[in-house]
Amino acid sequence: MGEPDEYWTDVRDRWSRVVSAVDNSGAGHSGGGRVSIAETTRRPTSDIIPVLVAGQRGVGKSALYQALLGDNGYIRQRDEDHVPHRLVLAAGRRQAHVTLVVSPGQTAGGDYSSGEVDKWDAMLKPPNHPTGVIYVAAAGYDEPWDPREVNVLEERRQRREDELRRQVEARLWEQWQASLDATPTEEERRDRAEQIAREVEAAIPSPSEQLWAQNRNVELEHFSRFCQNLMPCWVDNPAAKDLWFVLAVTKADLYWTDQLGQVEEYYLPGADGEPTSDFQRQLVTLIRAFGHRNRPRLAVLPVAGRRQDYRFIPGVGEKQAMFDDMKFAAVQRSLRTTVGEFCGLGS
Ligand SMILES: Nc1nc2c(ncn2[C@@H]2O[C@H](COP(=O)(O)OP(=O)(O)OP(=O)(O)O)[C@@H](O)[C@H]2O)c(=O)[nH]1
Ligand SMILES: [Mg+2]
Repeated sequence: MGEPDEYWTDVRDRWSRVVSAVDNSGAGHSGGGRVSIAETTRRPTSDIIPVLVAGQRGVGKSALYQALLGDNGYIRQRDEDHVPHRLVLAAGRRQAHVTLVVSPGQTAGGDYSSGEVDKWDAMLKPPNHPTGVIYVAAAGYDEPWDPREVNVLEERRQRREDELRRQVEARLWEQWQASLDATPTEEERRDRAEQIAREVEAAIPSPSEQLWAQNRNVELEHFSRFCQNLMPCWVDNPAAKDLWFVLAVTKADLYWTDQLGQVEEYYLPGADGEPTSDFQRQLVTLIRAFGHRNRPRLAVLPVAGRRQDYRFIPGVGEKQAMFDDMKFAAVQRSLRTTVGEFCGLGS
């Protein structure tokens, strides 16, 4: 591990503060005044900050948006259109005006590339670049809307599992063969075959783990494309100042109890800013494009917009929602506070 870098240390501290707030069930939170977010039709008293909420289909963008506004009664629906919302953020007497767009379910990757990513164009072409971005990721718990897509994804998972099984088995046989001095007897071969079958089983991740990893890979593809679109309008744009980026790793109610460490390792870069996962690499690349100065403000936060058990197909990817009201409120409060702070409401 290299020297800690203040920028990345801050990002990690911010994540850790949310983890502590949740684990203490929201107790001890001060954070400089509650930030409220509400729709408004009033004329702005300050510049309007354009904010884009983006992310792969079914990650939880709409649910998170509603939760940000204090409404936890999200009803699952697939958005087809960009809808701009005029919002006012308030902390005490301070206010910030925002126009926020929740981009609708783009899919990217594999058989379900839809080309809908092009819809970002409206907000990702100078001079329309967003000042703030909330990129929503779901740690493998995104949801396809179309049952056909479920089948495609499940078939893909099975194909990969079969392939992995064959590879592992072939390697074990090769290793055994290479270690032999004499031709094995039929019995030795049979024993070895049984042993290999067991070793193969031990080496293959569970179907749920395979599914989550596969989902994360598709999400990464989406994120890479998003960064490719964002970078030209963010970096080297003289008009771009006060930029901020929140990576909101949602569905914390599903991963909190037994996968938080894994999720953190995947999304949250180390204090030295050296990436150790593919997702971190993409995030670090985005930030490094700014050089050492004028880096956007960045937060990586665990969040949740809804509590709901997850099931991809029976027996694969099943997970129970584990958040009580206090934990649920704590992650949402942290997100509001960070967004408020980045929009100039102070910390
Ligand atoms: N457990 C859990 N489920 C969630 C959470 N957020 C959303 N969901 C569920 O995930 C599914 C997708 O959520 P949406 O908010 O509609 O996702 P979206 O990103 O807006 O999807 P598109 O509109 O297709 O882009 C729904 O079934 C939600 O109920 C969360 O924090 N935890
Ligand atoms: Mg939506």
